[in-house]
Amino acid sequence: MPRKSVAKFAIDHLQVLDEQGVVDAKLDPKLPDERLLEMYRWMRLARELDERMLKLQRQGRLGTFPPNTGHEAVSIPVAMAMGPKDWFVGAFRETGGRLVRGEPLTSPLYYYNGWEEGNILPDPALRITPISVVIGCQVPHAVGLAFASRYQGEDAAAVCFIGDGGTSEGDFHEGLNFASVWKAPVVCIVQNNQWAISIPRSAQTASQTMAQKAIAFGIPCLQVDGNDALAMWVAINEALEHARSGKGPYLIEAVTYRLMMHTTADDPKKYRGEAEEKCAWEKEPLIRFRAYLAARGLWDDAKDEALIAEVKEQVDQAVRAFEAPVDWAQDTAFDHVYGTDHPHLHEQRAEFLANVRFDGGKEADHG
Ligand SMILES: Cc1ncc(C[n+]2csc(CCOP(=O)(O)OP(=O)(O)O)c2C)c(N)n1
Ligand SMILES: [Mg+2]
Repeated sequence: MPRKSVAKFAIDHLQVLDEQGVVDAKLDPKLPDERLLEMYRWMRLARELDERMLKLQRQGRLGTFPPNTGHEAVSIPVAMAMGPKDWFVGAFRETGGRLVRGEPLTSPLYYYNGWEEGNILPDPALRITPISVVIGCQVPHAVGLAFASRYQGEDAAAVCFIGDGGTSEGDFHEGLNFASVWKAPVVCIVQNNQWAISIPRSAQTASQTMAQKAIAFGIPCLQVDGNDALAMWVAINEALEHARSGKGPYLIEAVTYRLMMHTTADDPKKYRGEAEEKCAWEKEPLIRFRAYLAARGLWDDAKDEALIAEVKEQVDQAVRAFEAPVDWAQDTAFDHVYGTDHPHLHEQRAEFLANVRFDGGKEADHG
């Protein structure tokens, strides 16, 4: 019997704005001017917050954190396209999307200073899951939320984020498999930023693309220029429409670059070349979006300066609020481990409290 081909697959790549900000007129989603300006504003705010957090960390005023610079065009358009009933299931490089979704600017500051209060939402109706550094868990969490949401008759989807390194975790594969057979309304966004701590993509997966991993589960996928906010807008709208219409999950690979260190605890110069970083900075998302706005007659240097001053002031205010004295309990984290009480938790809480330093019942050193 001759061999025959039983299946053929292809991976599409979508880019709407090129590196210079020139738009492909046929693919332009033609967003209204106000929406474009709003998108740029979120990206500037997220960048400003990230840069300030790095300064605070270097000054010993904030704990270790994973910088998000360069990832703005992924989660911001996604969060802007999501509806109020949709679930935002993030990891730790989606600060921009979290802000769009309604998380206060103080939340990442509190959280990365070790205060669990930074992970408590002002309103559970925002439907954002807490920052989770557990690599891969976002996929099964989103599948469960999406399935439950559909079971309860809601017209909603769950959108989760995972990194390129995360696609080598079992949770990613198990989650996608269930999502597909259950036709759960899930959109999985793989932020392919080329690095998993100090491991380059080529050393942690032999797959040519991250998108093709979805094909194994019968899930449609698209590779997108993740530095192109307009391409992300087009892709997420297609994906949400697919998921909500009962067709099951969709996977987007957002190709981007981790411009900064993995976390403030490492130095990328030890494991990657500066030429690579320089090339990535030329492709970063804000430069091209700004050029696109300028070409449309919506933006100029004076407007940019005014916006930067405005977001700086917003971040200043958040930092002032964050550094104001608070009277929080040190063992808050124990309140949120399980929905119901658990004897081990009592023991662990007591042990923790016996070990922390007290100063008249208050934390002696917030640093
Ligand atoms: C289950 C699990 N294993 C290992 C780690 C340690 N760890 C933290 S971040 C990271 C790399 C993640 O790389 P990637 O998924 O590409 O995300 P990125 O940091 O690039 O955004 C690892 C291995 C973890 N947090 N969770
Ligand atoms: Mg990565």
